[in-house]
Amino acid sequence: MVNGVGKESDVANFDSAELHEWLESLNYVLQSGGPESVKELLNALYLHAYQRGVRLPFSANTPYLNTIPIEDQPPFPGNREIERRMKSLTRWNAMAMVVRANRHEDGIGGHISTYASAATLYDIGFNHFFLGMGDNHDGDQIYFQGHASPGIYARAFLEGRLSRQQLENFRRELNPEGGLSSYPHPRLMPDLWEFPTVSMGLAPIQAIYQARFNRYLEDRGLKENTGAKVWAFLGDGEMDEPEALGAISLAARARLDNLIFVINCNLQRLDGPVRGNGKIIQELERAFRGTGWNVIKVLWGEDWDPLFAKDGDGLLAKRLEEVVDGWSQKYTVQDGAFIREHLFGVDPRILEMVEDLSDEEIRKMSRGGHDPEKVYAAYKAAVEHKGSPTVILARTIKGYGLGESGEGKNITHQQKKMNEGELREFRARFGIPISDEDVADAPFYRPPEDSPEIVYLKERRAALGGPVPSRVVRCEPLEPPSEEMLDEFYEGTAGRGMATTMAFVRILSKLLKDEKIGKLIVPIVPDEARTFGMESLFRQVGIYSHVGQNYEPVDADSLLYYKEARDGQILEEGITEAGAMSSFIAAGTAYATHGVNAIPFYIYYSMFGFQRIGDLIWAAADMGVRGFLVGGTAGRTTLAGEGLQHQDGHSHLLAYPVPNLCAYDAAFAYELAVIIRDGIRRMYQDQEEIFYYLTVENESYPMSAMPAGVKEGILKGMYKLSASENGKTGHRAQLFGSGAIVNEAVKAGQILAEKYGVAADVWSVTSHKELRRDALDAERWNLLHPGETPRIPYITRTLQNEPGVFVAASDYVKILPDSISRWFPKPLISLGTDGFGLSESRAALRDHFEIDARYITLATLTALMREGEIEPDVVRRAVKDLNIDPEKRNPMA
Ligand SMILES: Cc1ncc(C[n+]2csc(CCOP(=O)(O)OP(=O)(O)O)c2C)c(N)n1
Ligand SMILES: [Mg+2]
Repeated sequence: MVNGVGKESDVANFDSAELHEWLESLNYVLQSGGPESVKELLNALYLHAYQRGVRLPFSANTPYLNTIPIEDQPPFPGNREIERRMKSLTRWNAMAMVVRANRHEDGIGGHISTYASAATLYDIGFNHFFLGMGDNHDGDQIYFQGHASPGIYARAFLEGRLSRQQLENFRRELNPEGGLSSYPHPRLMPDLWEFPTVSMGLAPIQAIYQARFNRYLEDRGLKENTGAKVWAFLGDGEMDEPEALGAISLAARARLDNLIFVINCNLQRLDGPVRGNGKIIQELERAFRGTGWNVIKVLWGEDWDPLFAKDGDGLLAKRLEEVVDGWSQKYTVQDGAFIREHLFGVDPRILEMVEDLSDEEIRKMSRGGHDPEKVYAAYKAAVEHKGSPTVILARTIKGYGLGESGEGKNITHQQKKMNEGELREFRARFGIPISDEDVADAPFYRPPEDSPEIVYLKERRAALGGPVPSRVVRCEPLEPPSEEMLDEFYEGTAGRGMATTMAFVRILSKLLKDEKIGKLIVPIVPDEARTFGMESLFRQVGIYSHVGQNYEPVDADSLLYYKEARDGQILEEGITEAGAMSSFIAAGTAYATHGVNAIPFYIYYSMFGFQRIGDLIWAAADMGVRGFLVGGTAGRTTLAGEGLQHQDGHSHLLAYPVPNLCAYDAAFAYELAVIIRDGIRRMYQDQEEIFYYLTVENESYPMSAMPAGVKEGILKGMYKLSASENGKTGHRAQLFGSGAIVNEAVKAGQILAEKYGVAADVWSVTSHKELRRDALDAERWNLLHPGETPRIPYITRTLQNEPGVFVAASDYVKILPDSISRWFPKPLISLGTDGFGLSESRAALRDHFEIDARYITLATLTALMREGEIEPDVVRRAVKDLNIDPEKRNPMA
């Protein structure tokens, strides 16, 4: 391949006199009638050709040029010289932070090259656009690219918001003097970071739903429209994550002109080029323009403008378009002579355009994303644009300024060290006032407080409303719903069947009607409202739609019609769990972002939660999200018929690793009512940074009335549901069930009493996770405080005097009861649903997974046999009597 052109260049085709004539005429139309006339003319020509059978290849692309022509570039309002010096200092300090950290602790990591490429993109934002959060106004919400965080810290250092010591302790957060987290983590730096971004692809989708949620709050009158924006700074490699582009059509459809993506197109990812054989910027332009975004390309710096002015025939533009990114990256590391020959040399007429430039001038010609005036123009256009979201595709160089040691190299992403020579080069290039003796140390540098740089920088942030990034929690504690309000759920259904899903929907419906907190509830569903019997809410509170309802719904004449409204309360997200989860995050962090105590309830198919969007749940935990995740159709055997990909018997296990998540598997309406009320109290009154996962199921059975004195046990994770009436008989057993499987434990208790003379008490285990958390806390305390009165875990305390053997069953994997068994007074037999689900009836599934009343009975008898209380023969006979096939298929096999 020669000069990046796969086939023989067709630049020569432009030679024709005919083309010249056409271009001349077009120029005339442009001069006389302006751009609008040109548009009209081209449209008419297109149609004319189309009608005569000419089919143009479809392209959603514009030429490989800056979208904003030089004539439309606004004057730059800042002081370029001061801004350049400040930016140089930020570059230096960001680099020094990583270099010094790795000298302290080899292998501690950090990134230099991402920020090096994005410095101008951030600085123009900081100096001219990013709105800070003030006392009476919202700021912008800004998603900073995770790997660029050294630069954001360096800027905060110049602003006097972070100390030298904190910079010194980058990535050493346990240092007593304080350190800085590797990436944006609100959990670790709750006053600074708002949005965790480092897991690639999650920032773009979250930013979209954040912008949409801002609209939702405005349209529902919960927040004023202050004109603030959501900015997402993203990597071009990151855009390959499915989530990254997965929601862009929503942003366009919802006309989110409060949203700006800035994609740092340095053409490189971690290993090498993003698209060596293609052009990532053009590819992204197509994707975004295709869905209706406003796309602004910032490709070329000001030193290209004179060349484009000479490019009347578009020869240069065409050449730039045909060069693939692999070559573009190569030009970054080559000298001017190579670029002259290889890039411009394909056509003598293009070569002529650069004949006045020296090789060195050619080598230095800048990319648009490093040109402050071009970036300013793009941001200004984006902020002022109305009617659609904007994406800025800014072309930059990865590792910009690292010179020989990294600029544009494939290894640059991982570079963390710089030797003395490289540091000197860096210092010289950016004019950092550090002496020859000191430079090898890579010391941090901050000019005096009264220096023009610091004064300017502080003045700019003050004018824009305060520091960025900054996380400030401004909302007042909220009263939980009154006890009486949920009373009705304590009473039970007097023998009438009801599923916990239905009970949950009734609780939600009641909360929605509450005068104080009703309006703060945010119900979120990914196209599953009917699955959960929630369709009555469509009419009750409406489905949110910024444009209202511009059609008559097909079911308009029914009571529960599909009502869309501008002040609708339900976020009906369609089939996107990732999108719905992003809404949950936006709503669950509104207490910090907007000072609004929004209470989200996100109801979804439990199988499509943790395992599908687990990383978003992890990010939510990092952000201190509040609210309730509600896994519907839960339980491997309770959801009958749906089979392997639907039956969830492990989401509670997947909930274990999330430290601040409280997970409950409720069996009765009153359990749900107690948990939800207490959850609102803990999250919104006491402002604890926790959130909830509740599973609800679709098996209908009578909801019992709440026994006396069990509220504490429900919240702690287990309580005694029923005590055997004939406690005096010889054999005793304690049976533990969770969710719908509690009923199997109750039935087993009856069989045991009637047929085997065993008196069994039945317990409802609402949360294995809470029980384990409590026990681990006690155990840890005891380890660290030898010789002091040991703390006794709730499980041990509650069960120590309970007689007999212990058997637990749930609709989830056996590891859940196993995870708490060591605090039981005796060995625990765990039954559970390990294995793949399959399509069957509920009863057949419970037989298959060996968790129904018969197996609980058998397990109890087996435990009694081990204790020597009953003879093996009795148990052997029981296998037969219970109609259990000992040779049946192993559900784990
Ligand atoms: C989900 C996920 N996968 C992988 C990574 C590891 N990773 C960190 S940075 C990076 C390359 C980023 O390239 P790009 O998005 O182009 O950003 P740049 O540094 O070039 O601006 C990768 C693969 C990650 N952080 N998150
Ligand atoms: Mg990149």
